[in-house]
Amino acid sequence: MTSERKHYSTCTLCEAMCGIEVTTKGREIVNIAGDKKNPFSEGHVCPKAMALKDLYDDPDRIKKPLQKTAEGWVELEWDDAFDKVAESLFKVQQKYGVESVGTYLGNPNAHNMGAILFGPYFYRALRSHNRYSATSVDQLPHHIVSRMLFGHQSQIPIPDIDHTHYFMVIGGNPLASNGSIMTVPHIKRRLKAVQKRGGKVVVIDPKKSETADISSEHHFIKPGTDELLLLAMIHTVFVKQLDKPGKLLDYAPELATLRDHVANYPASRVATHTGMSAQQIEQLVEDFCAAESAVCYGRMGASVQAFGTLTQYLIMLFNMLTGNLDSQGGMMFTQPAADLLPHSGRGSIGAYSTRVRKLPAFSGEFPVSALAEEILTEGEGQIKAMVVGAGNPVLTTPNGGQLDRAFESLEFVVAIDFFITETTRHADIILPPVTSLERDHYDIIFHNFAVRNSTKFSSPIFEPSPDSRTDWQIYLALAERMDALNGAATDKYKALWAKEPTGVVDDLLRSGSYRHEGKPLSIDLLKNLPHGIDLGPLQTALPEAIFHSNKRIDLAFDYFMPDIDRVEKAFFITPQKTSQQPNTLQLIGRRHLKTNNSWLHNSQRMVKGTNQGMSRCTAQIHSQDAARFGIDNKQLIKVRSRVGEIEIPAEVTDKIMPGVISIPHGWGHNKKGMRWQVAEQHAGVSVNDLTDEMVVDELSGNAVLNGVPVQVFPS
Ligand SMILES: Nc1nc2c(c(=O)[nH]1)N[C@H]1C(S)=C(S)[C@@H](COP(=O)(O)OP(=O)(O)OC[C@H]3O[C@@H](n4cnc5c(=O)[nH]c(N)nc54)[C@H](O)[C@@H]3O)O[C@H]1N2
Ligand SMILES: Nc1nc2c(c(=O)[nH]1)N[C@H]1C(S)=C(S)[C@@H](COP(=O)(O)OP(=O)(O)OC[C@H]3O[C@@H](n4cnc5c(=O)[nH]c(N)nc54)[C@H](O)[C@@H]3O)O[C@H]1N2
Ligand code: SF4
Ligand SMILES: [Mo]
Repeated sequence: MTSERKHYSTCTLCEAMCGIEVTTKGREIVNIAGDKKNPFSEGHVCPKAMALKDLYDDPDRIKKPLQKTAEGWVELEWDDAFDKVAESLFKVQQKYGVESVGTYLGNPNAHNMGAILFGPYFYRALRSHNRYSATSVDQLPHHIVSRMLFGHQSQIPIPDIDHTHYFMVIGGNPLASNGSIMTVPHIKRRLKAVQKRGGKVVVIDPKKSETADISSEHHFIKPGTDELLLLAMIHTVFVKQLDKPGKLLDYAPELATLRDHVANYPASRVATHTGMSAQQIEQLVEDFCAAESAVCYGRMGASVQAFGTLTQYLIMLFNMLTGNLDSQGGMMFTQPAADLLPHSGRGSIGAYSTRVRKLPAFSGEFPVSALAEEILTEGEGQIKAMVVGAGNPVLTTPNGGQLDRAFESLEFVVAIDFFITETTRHADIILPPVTSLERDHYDIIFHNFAVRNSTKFSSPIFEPSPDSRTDWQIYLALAERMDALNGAATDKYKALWAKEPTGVVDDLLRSGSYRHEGKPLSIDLLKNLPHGIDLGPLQTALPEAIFHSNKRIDLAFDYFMPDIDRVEKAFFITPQKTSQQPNTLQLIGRRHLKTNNSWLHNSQRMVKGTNQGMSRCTAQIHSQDAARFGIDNKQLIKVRSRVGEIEIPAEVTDKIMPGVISIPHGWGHNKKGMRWQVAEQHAGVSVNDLTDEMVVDELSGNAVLNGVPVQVFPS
């Protein structure tokens, strides 16, 4: 009889990096629980951890390459599939030029060291500039701000949540998301600890979110007006003479002249626009500045809006001006054991732009809002083939309906994914990697964003079967073939196959500064410490953390401040009268603890449970708006925007600000040709059939998913 075994690993579903204890019997997963001996997550897991088992067991999961034929999907041998993919991409490029192959990389790549470290060999072998990713429906503003201020796109300071006395959250709901650009297992306990030490948790959000529910203070804000609030907050700091940048003035002398840029924004001037009174705004600033330490943290909700980049920039300035950067309890830089930053691109801004709409590239990628038009607009450089790696842009990017139609027109599509989704159903060939428990794992990204320094390597739970491939093996096999077809040198590949991504991490660990019991860190050492090791709290890091050669923080006023003119125009000079159209509400998004963007709805465990008898894909509206529009709770309503219309049940709740409507993304599993049996029974509708690809944050090209004007009618 096979006996049960316990393995220690890491959950890769969100950014929290929870340690897990996986019980197996043969090749079966019996249970997944929190790893109590993991010093970072201390036994915490959320309900999603068990979804890793469901994913592994999923009968719909693809395990061998599939090719689409007139008779349906047929299985291919791996080598045959790699040859076919490389030859097809090569043929398209021969016919239409190198730019004719586009790539889209989705969110799970960030949780996959193999894809991060070896994927680029393939993208480079393609030689196309038509590269897109989920970055531009998410954190692009953070990268631009960090590139400008600190000299590296990923040198993003993280809230020192374990020491702060005032935690202000703008546009984040970590109780549902488990934290983002803030790797923080057990967020609830940590927020309660802020309050226990006499501190405050303050949430600024158009929704009284789960995080707002446990906060000390919550303020409704009208969607897309955070930049006004922040301008007024900075103005208030100066008026009340609360500025105390301290040592930061040495690193960023421009702070002394910041006052001039915000002179036009007293709290009283922005009050009506933001929905917060001048008195509330001023009090917020006074409390923030009176706290022993404080941090203002802005996330997803604050990034994917018309002034997302300006908002993230002003958040950073506010922290600096109040002396809360690089000090305990403020925003701090991490000290990861395997630090990829010195070896990775710092991020080039606007070096070139998209063919059709001239949106700027950042760090070698274009904004995904431009993808559909680059496929649909004829002419030189038109995209004719796509590579989609771990992404589902038909559901996750603005005007997904149009992108769906665009994919239909392509000559060749290859997807690296283990499901037939709304997007991958357009593929000619699907190459399925193993799930995360079947590969080795080191969090090469999220240690850089963690609220505490730690390090951990996880070996695969199961020996890989000879017929399976990891993402990196897929990428390397394709890269080698593309280079060969293009007549490029292929001698480097032998060494790469032997080194594996683990070898790269090993080099980083060995060259890092940490020691464990006198020995340098290495993969071999970490293999014997499967719970991981704690490396202590975040440390002050200036000036070393700055990548600019002069070791100064560059506030780049010339780059960011002209965007204030756009704010003036939008709110004061020629304000759009959208709210005067009948039945208009401002659309925002939301997350639920049991979702993961578009791809966990095939787990029964994740979709079951009741929401007053409705699915979780509902439109939340305030009772005043419901009464105004003649809408009852649970009634089907039509929601319409410039780009589309959806029909969805209304959920009437006073947790949402009047004038606002909240619809979650990642639903809409009602298309033909997918293989997602459970998800199809809980289809919902896609909110991104409403979001508008033509409206972007002009500074970055980032998508605008929050503050989208929509009209609402009873069905
Ligand atoms: N309206 C609205 N839209 C949004 C958002 C919002 O808040 N509102 N959020 C945005 C955000 S923040 C993001 S990050 C994007 C996400 O957008 P995407 O990254 O495009 O979408 P996901 O749903 O994460 O799709 C992940 C795909 O990867 C596959 N996959 C999972 N694990 C692996 C793996 O290990 N290897 C490979 N090869 N494939 C894997 C899954 O099967 C799935 O098909 O959505 C964005 N869209
Ligand atoms: N359970 C679960 N966890 C996830 C994911 C998931 O899909 N499900 N996705 C993962 C990913 S890819 C990411 S990027 C992170 C995101 O993690 P978070 O950044 O925490 O994102 P959300 O949970 O969507 O919370 C965004 C909040 O912003 C608010 N908001 C919307 N518009 C505005 C606005 O204009 N101003 C302000 N101030 N607030 C606004 C919304 O009401 C919402 O409460 O979550 C990750 N974790
Ligand atoms: S919080 Fe995130 S990392 Fe932790 S168990 Fe849940 S999904 Fe996994
Ligand atoms: Mo994201």
